[in-house]
This record gives sequence, structure tokens and C-alpha cells, in this order.
Amino acid sequence: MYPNWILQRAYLTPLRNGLTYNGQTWTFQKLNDLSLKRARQLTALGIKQGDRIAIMGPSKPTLVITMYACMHLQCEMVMLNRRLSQAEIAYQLEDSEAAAVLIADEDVEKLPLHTTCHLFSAIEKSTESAIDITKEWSLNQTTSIMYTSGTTGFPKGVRQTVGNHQASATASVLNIGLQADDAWLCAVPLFHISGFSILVRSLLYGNKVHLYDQFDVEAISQNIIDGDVTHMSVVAVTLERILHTLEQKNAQASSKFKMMLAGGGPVPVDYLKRAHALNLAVAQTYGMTETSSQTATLANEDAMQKIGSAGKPLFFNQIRIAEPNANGEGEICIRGPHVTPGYIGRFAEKEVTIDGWLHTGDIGYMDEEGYLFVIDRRADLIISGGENIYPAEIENVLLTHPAVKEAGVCGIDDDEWGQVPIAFVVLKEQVQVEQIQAFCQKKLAKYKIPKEIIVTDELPRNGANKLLRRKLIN
Ligand code: S0N
Ligand code: AMP
Ligand code: MG
Ligand code: MG
Repeated sequence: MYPNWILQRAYLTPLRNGLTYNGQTWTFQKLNDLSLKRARQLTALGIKQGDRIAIMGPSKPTLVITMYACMHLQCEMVMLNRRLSQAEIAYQLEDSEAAAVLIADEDVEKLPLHTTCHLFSAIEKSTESAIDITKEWSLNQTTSIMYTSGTTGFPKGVRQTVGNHQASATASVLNIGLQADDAWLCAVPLFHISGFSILVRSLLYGNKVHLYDQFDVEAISQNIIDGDVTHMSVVAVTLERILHTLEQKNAQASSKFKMMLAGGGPVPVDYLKRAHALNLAVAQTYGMTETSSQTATLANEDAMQKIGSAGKPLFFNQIRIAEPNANGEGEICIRGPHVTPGYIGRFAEKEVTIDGWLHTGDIGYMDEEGYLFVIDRRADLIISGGENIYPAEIENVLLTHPAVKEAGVCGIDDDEWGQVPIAFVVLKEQVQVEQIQAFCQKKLAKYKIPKEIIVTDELPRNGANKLLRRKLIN
């Protein structure tokens, strides 16, 4: 058995600061008191220990407290992505069979119409019911569930257990190191593992989280220049915004700033070089929802010598390249205590590993010294600003339009977002592409709406009539 992280942290270092937001600070004792109170309020509202609960809200302290309250109740938290369309959220609520939905007041309109929910404001005003808070957690208990899209176009709810999160946070610190006054800037969404893993690390290490609910590049860059924080997690797009701002200001990162984790997709080597020139240590990392964040991360001392690499697997983790070609390139397979035990809902029976290995679908190689280089993303995955898009999700929507006979989607390079989706359609009746685009707007998150829809006579297919997405453009 393992300790309830929140109780244990409040017991060990009650007076240390655990959270800063907008100039206000909360100690771990305060976070514990507030989250215990909220757990009693949730209990009064009918939420039971172990229930599966969906949560949505901007990255503000009240969301953190609500998450910690759910963790006290050992609820399985289904983290809803705030950028999704109502239809996409409806799918996740249905698939997860969440017993309740907890929602920030400002997000209520993102929910499908007539969704029964508890507004944060109502929870905060609720009476309290006494509960026994469990002091011990088990490793296989599910803490969080995050949906990640799949090749079929049906997102899968990934379980992240207490054991997964602990293994991930422990492996991370064995690579990065730890000092009492470290502070991690969190401007990645808490509904992604990039963000939630920062909260987990904070609870396990006793470090402060410096939280943002917007990617406020001016304020964030100033934190880095002033040394208010020591660590931060970024995706390529947000790294570029910071680099640009520092360059414009002709400023360097403070010597107090230790390291930025850059992941969630490929990071251009040029960004890493620009960062180096600004005294900004950036470590490329390779991680995913199924591995509760980092699997491999480049150590600080290797940053320039192994530029472009995602580093070596962290202490407990293993990487194997399956069926390598003559250059050693093949599918990246992962094993370790951070790998999810599986999915929920319609994919609950799907095996996540084969002989203990997670087959990622990503292509890469290990160099002769054991450093991982990721060279291509899994299947036909498009990554736009750190958000994943599977072509099949968009194609499925396009195919439900009455005028569309066939549809194929692929990614194209984009200066702002890295990649964006575009669509090719074969029509069965005349229609304006604007109409198809408007149709997509009702069903898809904004970042998934094809930037361009091109009408064509036929789509590239192989002999078995399988769509060849990589041949859509050339
Ligand atoms: C890049 C972000 C910050 C952009 O958001 P911003 O600037 O706040 O936009 P908005 O003001 O909300 O919207 C303005 C317009 O931009 C559109 N838009 C927003 N985001 C995107 C996007 N991603 N792609 C395309 N368009 C986008 C809006 O729709 C709006 O449009 P208009 O004006 O037309 O209304 C934001 O997207 C962001 O936060 N991205 C990062 C998400 C993320 O964290 N992804 C990582 C997911 N992967 C993982 O978690 C696993 C890897 C991992 O764990 C990890 C990753 C990184 C670092 C460390 C780790 C780790 O292992 O610890
Ligand atoms: P997600 O499931 O949303 O967490 O996305 C994880 C995916 O992002 C991985 O399977 C990779 O395709 C991609 N990815 C993550 N880190 C890197 C990296 N350092 N380089 C290239 N692709 C990455
Ligand atoms: Mg994903
Ligand atoms: Mg914004």
C-alpha cells in the first residue's frame, strides 16, 4: 500500500508552498484542508468513493482542489479536454459511463445540452457530509482517465493508475534531480498528462506549481528571466513563443531556471539551438498518455552533444525497437511500471501490450550509445500545437455529410501549429466546401476542422482498396 499523496504531503511539509496562481499562494496544508472540505461537499452531493467522475475546467486553483478532492475520494477522474466539441464530449461521457460531471461555471456551455452536472460554484456552496478518507492507496487503483484518439477514429479512455503516476514521477526526478525550492511552471492543460503529471510531481516531491490558465507568453517569459520558476513543460509551439519573446527582449533565462521539458510531438532542432543561445536548458522528452508522461528524456549534460534525441529511457523504463530495418529504424516499444494497464469503455477488453511491451506505432531508432531518436509519429497521427488529431476521426465526420462519398485526411506543415489537417473529398452531389466546413464545426474540436477541403475525383488507394493517406498530397 502507498500513502494518499495529498495527506502525506500535507503531513510531511505542511508549510511549504504547493501552488501559486495569479499572485496568490497555497501551502500544502491549505490545499489539503480545502480539498478535504470539497470531498465532504462532493459526498453531500451524492458522489461516492471510487465513482468515475468527469471533470472540466480551466487550469485554476479551484480545478486543482476539485481534482485533489476526487483523489481523496479515490474517484477515477475522466479529464475532459476543454477544446472538444459537444459531440466529442458526449462520446466520452457515454463511453466512460461517468457517474457525475463536475464543471467550472464558465465551461458549462461546452457540455452537450441537458447534461446533468455539478457546477463548481454549487459544489463550493454545498453542505458537507462526513466521510472516512482513505489514508492508503493501492498501486492498481485508477487515478485518472484521459482519452486519446485512435486509428479507428474512436478515442480510447486510457487508465493511469497510482502506480503509473508514482513510477513516472519517481523516474523523472531520478533524471532531473530535486531541490526544496524547485518550482514547476504549469501552462500545459491539466486535462493532458503533460499538465497533470506536474501536479503529481508536486505532491510527491513537495515542490510548488506555478499555475497558468492561459498561455500568457509575456508573463511566462518574465518568470523565466526573473528566475521565479526552475522547471516548465512545453510543446514545440509554446517553446517557440517563449524563444521569440526572449529574443525580442534581448533577454536570457535566469541562472536559477534549470530545465524545460519539451515534448508531446517533435521539437525542431533549430528551437533547441536557439534555446541554447538564450541560456535556456531544454530537454527533449518522449512521452504519451499511455505512459503517464515521459518514457525517455535527454539528460541536461547531453543536451547539445545529442541534440535532436529524446534521450535515454528513464531509470525504470525500457525501450526496444521492433523489426528494425537496415538502419535500425522500427517501431518504438515500451515496457515499464509507467505503462497503462489498459483502457475503459468500449476498448476495455483491448490488450494494451504484447508480451509486456507497449507497441507505440511511432518509428525511431536507438543510436550506438542507447539514445532514442524519434523519426516518425504513429500511424497517421497529426499533431497540431500538441493536440493529437487522427485522420479517421475527421473522415468519419466528413462521411456523415450527405454530399460526401469518400474522404481522406492528412496533415500538412504549418508555421504556427507544426501541422494542420486538410481533407480531400469525393462528392456524390454538388455542395459548397464552406458548407462541409460548417458541418464539421458542429462535430469537431476547432483544431480538427480541416484548414482546406479539396474536391477530387478519386482518392489514392492500394489494391485492397485501403486509403493511402500519405499519397493524398504529392
Ligand atoms: C499551444 C496552445 C497553448 C495554444 O493555445 P492558445 O494560444 O491559448 O490558444 P487559444 O487562445 O485558446 O485559441 C486561439 C486560437 O487558436 C486555436 N488553437 C488553440 N490551440 C490549438 C492547437 N493546438 N492547434 C490548432 N489550433 C489551436 C483556437 O482554436 C483558437 O482559434 P480561433 O482563433 O479560430 O478561435 C494550446 O493548444 C496548448 O496548450 N497546447 C499544448 C497541449 C499539450 O500539452 N499537449 C501535450 C499532450 N501530450 C502529452 O501530454 C504527453 C506528452 C507529455 O506528457 C509531455 C508533453 C510536453 C512536455 C512534457 C511532457 C511530459 O512528459 O511531462
Ligand atoms: P499522446 O498520446 O497525446 O500523449 O501523444 C503521444 C504521441 O506524441 C507519441 O506517440 C508520439 O507520436 C508523439 N511524441 C511525443 N513525444 C515526441 C517526441 N519527443 N518526438 C516526436 N514525437 C513525439
Ligand atoms: Mg492524445
Ligand atoms: Mg489564448
